Formats: sequence, C-alpha cells, structure tokens
Amino acid sequence: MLFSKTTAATTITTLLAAGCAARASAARPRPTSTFSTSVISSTASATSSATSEVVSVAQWATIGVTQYPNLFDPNAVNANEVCSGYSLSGLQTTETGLFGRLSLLKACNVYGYDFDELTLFVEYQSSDRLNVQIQPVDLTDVYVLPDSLVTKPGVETLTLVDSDLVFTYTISPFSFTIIRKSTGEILFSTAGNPLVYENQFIQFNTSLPKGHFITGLGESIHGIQQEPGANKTLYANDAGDPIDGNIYGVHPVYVDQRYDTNTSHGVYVRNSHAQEVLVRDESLTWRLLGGTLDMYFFTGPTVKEVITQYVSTIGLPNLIPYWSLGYHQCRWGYHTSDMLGEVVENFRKFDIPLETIWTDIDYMDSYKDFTTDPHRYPLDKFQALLDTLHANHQHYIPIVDAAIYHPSPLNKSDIYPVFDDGLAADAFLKNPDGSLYIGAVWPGYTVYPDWLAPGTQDWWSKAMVDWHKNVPFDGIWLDMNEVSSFCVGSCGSQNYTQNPVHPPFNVGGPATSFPLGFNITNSTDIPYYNSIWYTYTHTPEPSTTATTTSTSTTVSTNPMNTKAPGKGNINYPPYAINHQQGNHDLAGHAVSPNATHADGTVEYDVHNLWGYGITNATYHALLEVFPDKRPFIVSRSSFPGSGKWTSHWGGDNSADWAYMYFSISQALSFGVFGIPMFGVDVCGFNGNTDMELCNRWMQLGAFFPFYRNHNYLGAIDQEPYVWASVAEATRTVMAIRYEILPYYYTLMYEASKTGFPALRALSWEFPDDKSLASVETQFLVGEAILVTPVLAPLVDYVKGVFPGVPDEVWYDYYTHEPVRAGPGENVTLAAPLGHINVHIRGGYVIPTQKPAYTTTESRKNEWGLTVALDKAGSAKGTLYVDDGESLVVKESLVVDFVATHGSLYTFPRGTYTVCQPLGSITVLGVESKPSVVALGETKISNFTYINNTLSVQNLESLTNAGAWSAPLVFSWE
Ligand code: MIG
Repeated sequence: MLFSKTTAATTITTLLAAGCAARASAARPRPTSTFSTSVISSTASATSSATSEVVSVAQWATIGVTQYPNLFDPNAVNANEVCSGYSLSGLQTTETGLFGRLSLLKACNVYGYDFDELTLFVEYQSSDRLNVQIQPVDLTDVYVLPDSLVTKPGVETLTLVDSDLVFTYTISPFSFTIIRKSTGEILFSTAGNPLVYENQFIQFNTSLPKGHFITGLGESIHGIQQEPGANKTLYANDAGDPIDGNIYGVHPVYVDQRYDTNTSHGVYVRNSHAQEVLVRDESLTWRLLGGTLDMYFFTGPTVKEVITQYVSTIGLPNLIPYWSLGYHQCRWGYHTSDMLGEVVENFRKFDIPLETIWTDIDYMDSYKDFTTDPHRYPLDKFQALLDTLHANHQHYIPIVDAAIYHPSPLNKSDIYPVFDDGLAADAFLKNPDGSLYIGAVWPGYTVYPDWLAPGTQDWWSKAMVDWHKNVPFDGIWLDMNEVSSFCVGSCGSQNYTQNPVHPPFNVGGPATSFPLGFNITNSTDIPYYNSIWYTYTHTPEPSTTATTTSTSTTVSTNPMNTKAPGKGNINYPPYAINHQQGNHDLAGHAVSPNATHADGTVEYDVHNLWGYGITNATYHALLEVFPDKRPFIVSRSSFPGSGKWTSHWGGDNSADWAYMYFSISQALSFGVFGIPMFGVDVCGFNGNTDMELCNRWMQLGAFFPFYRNHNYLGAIDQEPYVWASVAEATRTVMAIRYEILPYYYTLMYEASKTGFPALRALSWEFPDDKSLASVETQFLVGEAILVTPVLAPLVDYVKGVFPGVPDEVWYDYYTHEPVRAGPGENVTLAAPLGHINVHIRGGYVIPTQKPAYTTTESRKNEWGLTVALDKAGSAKGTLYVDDGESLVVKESLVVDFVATHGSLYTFPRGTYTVCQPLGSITVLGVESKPSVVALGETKISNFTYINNTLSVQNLESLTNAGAWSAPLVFSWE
C-alpha cells in the first residue's frame, strides 16, 4: 500500500475525518512523512527489510499534541489565588446529616466555567463512614457516576449513627473540616482555600500536619509513603512502569496514619475522571477534571480498620480459587504449542512445581482475540497439550486483549465472526458522529467494546463460552485495557482497508539491558553480549527511520486547550494533567476522550473505568463458562471495586533490582486498594534478567499472593530452570510456599470476608511504632510470617528489623532459632544466594500441608501444624478449608487453634470433610525437654527436642479419621 508524497495529505485528512472532527481544526502538526514509509519489520535483522515489511499506522498518527502539564508551568495560574469560593446558605439538618446550598462568591473560570450553584450533602452513613458530597444544582452537563457502575455507598442504618467524626464548616467562604471527636484532631480541613468547582476542573485542599504519613493514591511505582513533593496523576495509562508516573489503574484513596495520636483515617474520592493529587509538607491538593465531588471519610482508627472499612465499601475481593495460589509460568514468546509443551515438561524434569502455564499474544491468529494460530498453535496439538495439563491437575491461562480486530471489508476472506457478532450487538464504541471508533493495536485496525452498551455483555459472554469449547482455559488474563490504542484519536472509519498490522515501533527485538551488577557477576560474558547488541542496535530499521518520523510537534500551553461551556473541551481540557505518556496528550496510547458510549457518555468521563468494565464483563462471562466456579482473572487496569472480580499484576516492570524493590510497595498498595491477589513479573519483564536477580526474585515472589514469572518477547529465557542455582533456590522456596498454602488460603479467605489483605506492611501490624512507618523492604504474610528479602546485587547479607521485640519473639523458619534482636535494631542476617530470610512470629499456629507438585496433589497430603510459642508459652491460629473452587461455598471448615500451658487444642467447626490425617506437629519455643508428650490419651515416645523445638512425626495412625474430624489435644510437659 504505497502512496506518493502528494497523496499523503489527502490520506491524512480522510484518516482524521470521522473521529477527530473536533480535533481537525486544531493546530495539528503537519506530518512530513508519507503514509507509505511507515513500514516496520516484525523482526529487525540486517536482511529483513526486503522480506518482512508490513504496513502500520503512520507514526505521526500516534503522536498527538504536546500538552504542557500545568504542574510544570511556572506561569500557570494558581486557582487558590484567583478563585474566591462559595458561600453556604439554607443549611438544614436531616436524620443522617445535613444539606445546604453553595453559591459562587465571584466568577473565577480558571480552568473551565464555574458552576454558580452547588448542593452540599453530608451524610453519616455508618459509625465508621462519613460522606461529603458537593454537586452542581443543575446537572445537565455534569457526569454523575452511577451507582450501577461504581458502587455508591449509602446510609447503612436507619438509627442515628454514633460516629467519631464531626463535620464542621465556615459559611463564607465555605470550607469544611472533619474532626476526630475522641482526640480533637483535625483530620481534614479545606479552611483557608476556596473550593473551585468548574465544568472541567474541581479543586479542593486539605491541611495536613507536618511529618504526615500518607499511603495509597495509585497506581504508580513508588515507595510505600506518598511523601511531601509527590505528584500523583490518576489516569489509566498503558505505560511500562515508569517510576512515579501514572500507570494502568486508578485508585483515588489514601490512608493518613497519625503517629501522634496513634490513629488512622482514610479518604476516598469517588470520581472516574482524570485527577491529580499533590502531596506537600502540610497540605494535599486534589484536582478532578470533571464529575462531582463525592468523598468518603473512614474513621479507622487503626490502619487495619481503615482498610477493611474502605474495601468493604467499594466491594470485598472475590475469593480466589485455591489453584491460583500455585506457581504460574508465562512469557511473551512461547511461539508454538510445541514450545509451550516443552516448557511444561522442563518444569517436571527439573522438579519445579508448575501449576499454570500461560500464553501471551503468540498463540493468536494474527493477534485476534478468541482465535488460535493454525500453524503455530494448531488446535489438535494444542488441545492435546491442554488435556494433558488438565489430567495432571495443571491449568492454563491465555491473554485476552482489549481491542477487537476490525476485518477489512474489501477482503472477503478476512472473516472474523467475533467482530461481526459485536457489530450486530451494537457493542462497540463510536465516534461523536456515530461511526465506529477505530483504533490500532496488535491485530491492525480495531474497535473497542462499549461496556455501557446493553448488548455488550451477552456478546462477550458468548465469545468466551464458544472459545472455551475449543480452548479449555481455566482463567483469563486481561491486557491493554486502559484502554490502549496506537492512534491518537480514531484512526479513521474510512481506512480499515489499509489493514495495518503491528504498531509503528519496534516490538520484540533483543533486550539490550542487564540488571545492575551483571557486568561484575558475568564479566567474562560482557564482550559477547556487547557484540550482539552492537549488531542489533546498529542495524538500521528498514527504510523507516530516515523518512517516517515527524516528531516536530510544537510545545506550548497549547491554544487548543481552551475553555468551553457545557461539557467543555473534551480532547484538550484547559487544565493539562501530567499524564506520563509521550507528550501528555490524553489520547496518547489510548482511546480518545471523545469516543462515545451507547448512552452518550464520552470516554472523557469514564476513561478510568474501561478496564473495570471489561473485568466485570469477563467475570460474568466466566460465570457462564464455569457456572459454579470462582472466576480467575488477572487484569492490568483496575479501579475501586475491581477486586470483586479480579487479581492484578504489576505490569511491565524491568528486569532490574529497583523493580524488585518497588514490588513490595506495589503489593502493599494493592492491599489497600482491595485487590489482595497481586504479584509482579518475577525475574522482571523488560530487559534481560540474570541469574542473581532471578534467583532472588523467584524467592521473593514466592511470598506474594500471585506468583508468576513473565518475560518480554526479546529477552533471554528466564524460566527458573534456566540456571541451576535458580532452580535450586526455587525448589527450596516453593517447598515453603506449598507447605504453607493452607495458611495462605486462609488469609485469602479472610481478605474476601474483611477486606484486609494477606500481605501486610509492618506498620499495619505494629501501628504504635513510628520507626516502622516507611519499612518497604520487609513485609508480613498475615500476622505470623515475616519476610526479609535481599533486594540488591552482590551481597550475601540483608538487614531487617524485628517488630515488637522484646515482647515479641521471632523464630527463623529454617532453624527454629529465636532471633536475637533489640527494639528498633537493624539486624544483619546472613543471606547467601538461594536463601531468603523468613521468620515466624511467636504466638501463632501455622497450619501446613506436605507440599506436592500441584496444589491439587498438595491438598491430598497429610497436614502439619507449626506452633510458635510466644513468651508466655501461648499461640493461636485459624484454618479455613473448602473445596477451593465453588462460587457459592456450601461446605466449609474452620479450625481454631490455641496453645497454652503445654497443650495445643484444635477446634474444628463446619461440614467440609477433610480425610487427610495430621502427620506432624512442631512446637517452637518449648523451654525445656518434655518428659511426657501425648496426643489425646496416647503417649508419644518418639519425639525430638532440638533447639527448644519439640517435633513429632508419623501421627497418621492416630488421626486417620482426618486431621480435623474431631477436636484434638496435643500436650507436652
Ligand atoms: O504492549 O502482550 O503488560 O505483560 O507481555 C505490550 C504483550 C502488550 C503488555 C503486557 C505484557 C505482555 C505484552 N503486552
């Protein structure tokens, strides 16, 4: 498809006609390239240019208009200085709170047009939740986020609630303050700054005490604390994990932990628009580009309570299937089903447990969802592989991309029924003029499901159900759902005949980087790698680079970012957020804000909900595929409430130490966000990993709820068996993970009931100790297991703190020795490669099961109990068991454990039957060698006592009715 230079301009105009009517008038940079030159090769090699050129979207079409983020503009107008705010009148109290009228004091129109009249509602919704809502009286042009889309918390009780929060206000200018009654602290106060409320810009501020400790505000790669200076952009973004930039999901919530009073509270802003939150020494500023102000304050007063209050408000996380806690192997670049089968076999060969094998877009036929490539993944072979997997109690998860291929209408053999069905169901997003919104992703030109259209769910469910008949998957991996598109604006409804494939940038070439320290640990290999990368990086891209790229966009506080009445300037709002994408255009790498939903809603209003929509739809589709089973989904984009349906992985991290470091904070944040099933790409995605990093990461990842190794297309292999040392380290750590699966599953069950996640910050469990506030290098699994990983190269030790000492006692997981540590002491622990420090907290009973190759087989093994006594000789614990997969759990079992005064009692309750016996009991911290050890009335002479640890094995004959069939007493004295 070649055009001459003269025809290019016409092409461009057509290209833009449908989707960008509003944009066409703007001072769009003239492309200097021709459409024809935007060819790339699928693999860059010296010889490829002649053979594998493919037409792609023109590179200029991906660029957009440079926006100058307001945040960085020294001349930007400060809304707090120029606006005057509102005055309050007509205040009336109600059963549950109050309402009143806010009237604009003086026109401001700083980044939009002021609303003159607002309504204020204050509602004491429950004893732990207060809602402050401010919205325009005239809602004609206002997007009001419906309850049907994102849960709108309401009043929970008809009786007057008793709350620790007091709402106070000033009349003119209006401000409000939330005070904690029991301590007199000001938790939140807008006093001193005007409320700014315009059609495309809402701003409020709160004062904060100096030395505050704020967490939350995602999604971004950041440490655990949002320290003064943090600028958080909240706008769903397909970007490979830039540190501090906005990435895939949006979570407008923070926890404010106050050490002076030992209280914490939470603030959630229920709004789906682009947002910016600025954290400063003594204040926090929040900006919303539309919608209404709908805020929720959670009383805590512990962090744990704040999290449970928030998460139960937005929607408790679903209970994951048991098998999803097994190990997952993935990569981009499992090119054929044969190759996939080999990987599965290799795991077996190396005796490394593999629960679930994944396929990335490689399996698809030309990257079309719900298809398989007939040559690389021929169905008969692929199905045989999946049958074998399932027979071996293993699982399979494929990727499903957000965009749906649009076949070329001119090519009669280009048949894609999923598209036809979606079109018939009217399931796709439109341009403002009603034509289809056309984007471009891997398959070429694409359309996008409209999750607000009435026919979309059924179409999507049918696609999943039909596909599952051919490809019996066990869960779904949702990618690109921010939602990603390579064109800025619609690629043009008239152009699908051009049928481009791939994005206009290189994909999958060899990764050219290695982790920090690689040049030392692998010094002899460096010349070799250098020679390869030299060839790669010095091979010119076939005929493209010279002529294609026009990056000559103008940088300005663009004149196109004008104010507009009504809904405003949708594509280029007057306030430019610091969107971490190319030149900050909101449409960069995304469907444009002016894409239109069936009910008239524009993407501008609900961009942050696209990933949430596909997740909801996929959850309900999976309920049709597996009517009685819990769906298992891993989604890249998320929003408050996504946890009801999905898990999340941290996206495209890099194979470097920094990303392993940040993975802990990422995981802890997603606990706050109500998505406890979280993990990152273990060993790292972008770039090449190396033996040392992968060794450490396989060990760290084993303690995250979601444990998956995933890799970039062009990077070296990184399955754990690639290096002998990594294989060994992995077997060691997986033996621990699989042994404590019953404990882990119990924690995931509790998360689904309370909202409190399995992975915990030290500061959540020990909230009184300020020195633990920003610990982000260690974490707890539940209350009882402390993980202290190595996060840096070239070291064989690690430093860690042991919270709660001297009152608490911590035992080494491997040796059962109690740790010698002083309060606040940063203890140096030996950590040779292949060893991860894990400690058990005294006072806890950990239920275990003998590990096997898969979770299904592990569940058939005998049970064990690890009883770690505290200083008083006591311990407690709980076990939850069910069949691990039923959506509606009909039979379950809860076993309480308590150890005190030389006896351990087990109290089972419930109807789920467990047949496996209790094989072993290990008691840590037994002060002196017991003379009599007994299970019930039966004396056990065959026990060991080493390192203050009492251990009995081979109890099967005494418990063969099933470990939890009746209460047991195990005693020692
Ligand atoms: O633009 O499907 O985050 O995990 O391997 C890249 C290919 C698209 C992004 C995902 C990554 C996945 C990759 N995808």
